[in-house]
Amino acid sequence: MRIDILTILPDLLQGPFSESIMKRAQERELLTLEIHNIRDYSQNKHKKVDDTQYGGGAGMVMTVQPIVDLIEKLQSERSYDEIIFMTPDGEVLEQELSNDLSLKENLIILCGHYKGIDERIREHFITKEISIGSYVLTGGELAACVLVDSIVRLIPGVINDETSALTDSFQDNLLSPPVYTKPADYKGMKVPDVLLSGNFAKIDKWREEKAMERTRERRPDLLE
Ligand code: 6GU
Repeated sequence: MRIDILTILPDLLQGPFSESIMKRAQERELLTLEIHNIRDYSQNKHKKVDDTQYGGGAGMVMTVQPIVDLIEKLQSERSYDEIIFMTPDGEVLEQELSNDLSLKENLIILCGHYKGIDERIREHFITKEISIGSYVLTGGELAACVLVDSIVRLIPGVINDETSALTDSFQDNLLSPPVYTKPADYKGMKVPDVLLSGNFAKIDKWREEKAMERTRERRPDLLE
């Protein structure tokens, strides 16, 4: 899979994509990730990427030219399955959307800033608009990190224990049961006996019950 991220703050994205799972996915050549600085494509002599709104109003708007030139350059090199715009008024990200996107070949993710981007970019180039929840972030970069992380961990071979992505909370609309590791007794705080019993039928049943109990208590909406 290849993901191209378009941003005015490339440094904000370098860190998260150079660690842990993202690093491993790229080292294993399961993911090609390119971060593009929109400013590099500005034809303005001051490398401007935003301007005031027509009709008046506070806040700058990202201009068409640098973003469209960058998108068209990428499209001349390969075809893209989706051109995604990260925006608080987009479709709210859920596991199913990450699952769908993890099956794609080539994605562009555009990070918005300021008051937004010129609507003509959305009308003519963007194929999907995604929000990560009902709150406002300063820009789309952190949201893009969340989206990419949720997609990349689903690519086969990225996570070492390949069953673990499938047993995540939400994959079956249930939260995960509690987990424990050694020692079995830490200063009197004990691991439930059933997990030490060696009876795997009983252990599976306990986990199912705990997952259901936790979901009922914390996220009853998932059971509807
Ligand atoms: Cl995708 N962008 C911004 N700026 N804020 C958000 C968001 C995205 N998703 C939730 N809040």
